[in-house]
Amino acid sequence: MRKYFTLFILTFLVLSMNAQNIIHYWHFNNLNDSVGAVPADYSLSSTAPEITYPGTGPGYMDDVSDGDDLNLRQGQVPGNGLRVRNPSDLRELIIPLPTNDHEDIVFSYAVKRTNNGAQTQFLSFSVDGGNNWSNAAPFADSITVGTDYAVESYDFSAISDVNDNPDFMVRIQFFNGSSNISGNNRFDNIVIEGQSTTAPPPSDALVHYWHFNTLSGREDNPIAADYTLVPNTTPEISYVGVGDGYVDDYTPGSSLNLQLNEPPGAALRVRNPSFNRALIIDLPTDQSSDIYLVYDVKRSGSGMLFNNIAYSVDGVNYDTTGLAVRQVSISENYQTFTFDFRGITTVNNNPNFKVRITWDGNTNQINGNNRYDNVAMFAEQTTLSNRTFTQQESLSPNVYPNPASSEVFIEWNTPQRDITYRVIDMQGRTVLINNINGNDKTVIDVTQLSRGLYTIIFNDGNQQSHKKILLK
Ligand SMILES: [Ca+2]
Ligand SMILES: [Ca+2]
Repeated sequence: MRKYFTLFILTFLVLSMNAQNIIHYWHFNNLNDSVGAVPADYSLSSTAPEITYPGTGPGYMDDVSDGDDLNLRQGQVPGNGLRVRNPSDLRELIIPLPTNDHEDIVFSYAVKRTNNGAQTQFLSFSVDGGNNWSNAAPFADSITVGTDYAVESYDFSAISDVNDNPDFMVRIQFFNGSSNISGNNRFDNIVIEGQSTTAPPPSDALVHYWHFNTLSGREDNPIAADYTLVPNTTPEISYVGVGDGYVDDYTPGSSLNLQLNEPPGAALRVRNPSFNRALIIDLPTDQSSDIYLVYDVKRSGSGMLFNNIAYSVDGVNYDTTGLAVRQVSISENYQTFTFDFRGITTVNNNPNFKVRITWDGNTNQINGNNRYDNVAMFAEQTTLSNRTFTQQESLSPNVYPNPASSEVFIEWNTPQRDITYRVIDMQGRTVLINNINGNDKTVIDVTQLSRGLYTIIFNDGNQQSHKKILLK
């Protein structure tokens, strides 16, 4: 028997770094009795694909209570598996796997047999809804099924026809014991994963951005965007609701969806209990249309398992109409998620646009949290002018020398009032905080600071800007 397990572990590590999304997932834990079709337990599609077992003879599918922990996702338990009963020589297992908006597809599952079950599976795939089938790589051969669960994993990233294809499917045929009256093959944790292709192209305008690198300790107030292109607004994130849950800073932040040359720094930690709470993200889209929201998130071991996404166009009522992705599963490694509002015209040019995140799974615990970073809203179209950039430049002093050793000078064109500055290290920690009041030149003594790269954040109460400085 081929040993796929080590390969699986390596593949999983690589996928985690590449932020693969789970597209469809069957864990079978809610399966009950014999069934003709088994819909995916989790699916990015609004209509979950269904596994069927067409053919002739008395063979059928039902649940079996010895599911397995191999290939588990989304914090699920082994629970039940899918029992595909003999005789299976007159039937075949059909698994539709639409890959809309995804590429670099990986298909995997855990499988075993009973003593009288089929010892050989022959796998094929179709890119045209089952009219034509191929056993080419990554399948390439039949597989041997043992009496203990093992993981089979297949990387389709070299086959471009599989990408973004609503008609992709896999067929499994059974041999060597498949004509027995008794015996069966047992499946658990059938997963298809891929990389989202809907991430915004780099030419799109970054309209709002939270990098959270200036957070320090518990935050009771709404958290203003670190950057916005929209003048005269204060986009902010609020953790609303009741209960002991709160938000604070978490280090390390994420390096995935970084914008504006920010370091990973800190992230926003949203703490349990979260079942009576929501994260509300104000995202005014004035003068902008064709909107995307992108963010990075991971969870702690007992943190919330799913993010549910809804949006508001009146600032009060929330809806999911037109949203292709309404729920995403959160892993213990940072992943980037993209939510596409391009098809929803009421979102465009709307000062009241908001996105709401609520949670499923582990929400009523005392411990556990989700960590958010690099919350960024993009617009494909915008008429926002450079006016805001000009405002930001007014908050942009000359900071020198750079690199510096003992003193750093902050020099303004005119005397400034009520500007707070913070010096942030690469871990996102505030190492120095002070105010500028009526001066056009300030000296910071940096002899006590460790050598390295720092960010100085200036905030006048309405907006922020930052400068990087290297201490040598
Ligand atoms: Ca299971
Ligand atoms: Ca950050």
